[in-house]
Amino acid sequence: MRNNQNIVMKKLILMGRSESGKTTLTQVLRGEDISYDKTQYIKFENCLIDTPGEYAQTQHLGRALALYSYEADIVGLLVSATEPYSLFPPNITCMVNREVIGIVTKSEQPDANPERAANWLKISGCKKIFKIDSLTGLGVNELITYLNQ
Ligand SMILES: Nc1nc2c(ncn2[C@@H]2O[C@H](COP(=O)(O)OP(=O)(O)OP(=O)(O)O)[C@@H](O)[C@H]2O)c(=O)[nH]1
Ligand SMILES: [Mg+2]
Repeated sequence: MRNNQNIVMKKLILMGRSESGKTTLTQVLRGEDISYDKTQYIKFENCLIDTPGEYAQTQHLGRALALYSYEADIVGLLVSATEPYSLFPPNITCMVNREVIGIVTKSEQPDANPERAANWLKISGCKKIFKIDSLTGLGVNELITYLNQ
């Protein structure tokens, strides 16, 4: 698939609790202005699949996420660096047969603890973890480069 810079980009599905920053990250990856827009349903546009946080927070809706992962090349699990817990249990990455990357969001917020969030994602099975901040741009280029490989 091609992104707005006309570069071939792997298809990425974003999963994580509500407010973890999935939609904001899709806006940044597409080069759009950031504006709050609560996700109400699974949105598949170009090479990005945005999902509502409630799907990751509810057991039976979580199965829909596992099925939707087959539409993507890469699954991105998001954890906000500002949250004192993670939704994702240990070794959850074996639930899908796609590459799963961890994305720590809000890494530059004053109360952020990106290392803690990265550790949770590691325990969940993510081998590659990106620490980003969609508002400051930290780590976004590294993620784009990875998706373009
Ligand atoms: N500082 C900072 N704020 C962020 C970041 N990502 C998202 N936010 C803010 O967090 C809030 C929620 O972001 P969304 O992208 O809507 O979260 P979401 O995961 O799509 O939420 P749902 O659609 O409810 O699942 C917004 O006010 C964003 O501006 C980030 O990397 N850094
Ligand atoms: Mg959203």
